Amino acid sequence: MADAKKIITTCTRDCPNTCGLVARVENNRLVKLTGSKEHPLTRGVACHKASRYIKRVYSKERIIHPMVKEKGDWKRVSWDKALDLVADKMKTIAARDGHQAILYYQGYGERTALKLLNKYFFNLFGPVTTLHGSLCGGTGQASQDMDFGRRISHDPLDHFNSKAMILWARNPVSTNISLVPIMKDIRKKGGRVIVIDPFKNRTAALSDRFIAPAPGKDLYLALAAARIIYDQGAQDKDFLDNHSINAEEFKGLVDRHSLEALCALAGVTLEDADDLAQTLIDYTPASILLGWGLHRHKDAHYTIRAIDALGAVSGNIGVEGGGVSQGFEEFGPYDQQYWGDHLHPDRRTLSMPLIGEEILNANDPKIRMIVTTASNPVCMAPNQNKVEKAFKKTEFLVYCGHFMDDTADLADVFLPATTFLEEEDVMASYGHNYVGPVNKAIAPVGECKSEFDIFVELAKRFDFAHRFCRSAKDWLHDICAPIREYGCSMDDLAKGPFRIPEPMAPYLDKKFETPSGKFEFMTRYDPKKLGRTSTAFPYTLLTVAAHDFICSERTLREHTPLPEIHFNPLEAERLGLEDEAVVRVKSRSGEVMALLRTDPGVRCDCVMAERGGWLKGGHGLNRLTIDMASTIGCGTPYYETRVTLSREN
Ligand SMILES: Nc1nc2c(c(=O)[nH]1)N[C@H]1C(S)=C(S)[C@@H](COP(=O)(O)OP(=O)(O)OC[C@H]3O[C@@H](n4cnc5c(=O)[nH]c(N)nc54)[C@H](O)[C@@H]3O)O[C@H]1N2
Ligand SMILES: Nc1nc2c(c(=O)[nH]1)N[C@H]1C(S)=C(S)[C@@H](COP(=O)(O)OP(=O)(O)OC[C@H]3O[C@@H](n4cnc5c(=O)[nH]c(N)nc54)[C@H](O)[C@@H]3O)O[C@H]1N2
Ligand code: SF4
Ligand SMILES: [Mo]
Repeated sequence: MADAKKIITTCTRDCPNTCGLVARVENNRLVKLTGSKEHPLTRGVACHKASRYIKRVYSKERIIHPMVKEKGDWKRVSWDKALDLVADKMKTIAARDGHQAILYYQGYGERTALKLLNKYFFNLFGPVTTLHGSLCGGTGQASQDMDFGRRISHDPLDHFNSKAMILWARNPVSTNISLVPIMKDIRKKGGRVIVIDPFKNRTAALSDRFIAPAPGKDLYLALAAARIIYDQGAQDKDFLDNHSINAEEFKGLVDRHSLEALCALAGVTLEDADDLAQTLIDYTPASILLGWGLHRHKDAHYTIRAIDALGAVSGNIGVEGGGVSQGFEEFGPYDQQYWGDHLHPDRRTLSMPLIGEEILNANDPKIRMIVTTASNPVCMAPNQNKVEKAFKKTEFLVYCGHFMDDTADLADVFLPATTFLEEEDVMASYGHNYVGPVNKAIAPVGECKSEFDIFVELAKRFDFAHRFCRSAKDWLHDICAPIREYGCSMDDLAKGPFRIPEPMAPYLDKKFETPSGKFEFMTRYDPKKLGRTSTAFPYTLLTVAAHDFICSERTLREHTPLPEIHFNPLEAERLGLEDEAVVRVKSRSGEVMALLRTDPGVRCDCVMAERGGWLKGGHGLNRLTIDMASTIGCGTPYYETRVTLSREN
């Protein structure tokens, strides 16, 4: 082939797998995107979404020129015109209403090293309003920090040492494929895999047991399993006596209800609890992996802490092949001063889980301008009606991204960003310890620019240009100082992944960064706050990760006419609804029309749907979700949403 090359790079999509990839390019056109065999964890395997990503890069629906809305219509403009307009608005609004009248909303679409600089740009400009809290994982980390001092997950490769794996609210077949060969290996060696989820996700098919607790009630399942372990005298006495505090108080929580009562409260059978406990007793070490699905409840900290406690009682903390693991710090390996947050310690921040409400209520000054990058909040933030209202009300909206999605639709300026295949960067992961190179495989499509280049061009219009306008290479050199200090040069990093020297298995010395220096058991929980029910809205709405798409990354044409909801056939029959009925789904926030699919894998008290479909594509499931922040960690409890179904007529 005339001009063929293979580029080693790293997938930067919002996915804990962060695969090493090989991009095959012919005549400056991507022809293949496959897993890189050189990556020690992802080992040449990439998901089906990777090969399909090429279609996304070259999609006719992709916006590849800067656009400005004039009198309601989009017009193609030059970069100079678009960036002059953005800079002028920033200056006018800051002079008239103060910097805080501008909100910078950074999303989850790409979380690379250079993304630190987006905020730095705004910090050099002034104390604009930014965000706190998370639509994704805040709750889990904050909860585990309470028990461990600092959440440190086991390296996924350490799970090869496990005799059992418990996937608690996690669906790696769709969301984290590198765990699949590990699960298979554990089973091949005679170990066990258990999946715990109110709906029979795709991973359940690869497990030895599937347990379906009532949503938000997992705490009771954890207590039931702990109770069986205590009853058999199989608890880890050394850990409880010497390396933990509050073990007695936790035992008190375990003893508060009978085993039968705990199982009834969890909505599981005695056999389920027994199987879980017996697996933890007989198959040591066992790794417990918490999914993000678990976080999306208001008081998820009780559940997560109860599972941490179960890990401790069963002797799985601080041992190879054990652990209660969840996530990693995707911005951890960088010099974080380049966020520049120290420049404005007293700035205003708005709560992400309540973003619609917070924008609408912001006063002194009001939010007049929003700049969003790598996000689609009008689609993905909870209580879409409110978020849409807030964004519509905002005088000037700048959207930086790839497609004309729900948020872009409301914007005044569209800045077309490159994908990771068109840019240089460095990428760490929230699913493992490797940091990898992002190498440019092709020239930018159309007139797209990387976010980094966009901010550099924009900075040239401000008096802080001299502090910001440097090459990507120079910035990466500085941002990656900690990685260089670990002994990996930038040249080495450009060639392939480097493992951050975090432990393979944490807490082996049984020392924890808690106030006591020991593992700290939970001592109380509030039963009223677990898995709330409502007679008006009897079903819990689980809007989970789609198998074929990541969050809202899709095109308008890829939408089915209606979102599909999965519903138990017995419950459907009771309501007089048949498979493929068009139904109205209502919550206290809004309503959505959907196509009903009967599915015996869904509990009778739940409705399951894949998240991410656009409002303008006829989906918009976040019309239904309620907006509130979790009690711990300022996460977003999407799964507190309760709904009712009725036939459309
Ligand atoms: N294909 C694909 N991959 C993705 C994504 C995607 O959208 N699509 N998104 C990426 C992102 S942003 C994230 S954060 C991760 C998420 O990765 P995962 O955590 O694996 O996926 P989720 O679907 O969010 O949640 C997992 C499961 O939690 C279950 N669950 C919900 N509530 C409860 C509960 O109370 N108890 C129990 N036991 N289970 C519960 C749900 O039914 C769901 O099946 O995946 C990433 N990878
Ligand atoms: N109902 C419901 N809603 C949810 C969830 C749920 O479980 N249920 N889960 C939540 C979770 S876990 C998450 S993480 C959030 C995600 O929420 P968001 O981050 O707001 O949304 P995404 O759909 O991930 O959109 C990311 C966008 O960034 C674009 N993009 C990718 N790379 C780049 C880049 O380099 N530059 C720019 N400018 N754009 C880029 C992508 O094309 C995509 O359009 O959604 C949350 N929303
Ligand atoms: S989306 Fe996830 S699994 Fe697929 S290639 Fe990217 S990092 Fe790997
Ligand atoms: Mo997420």
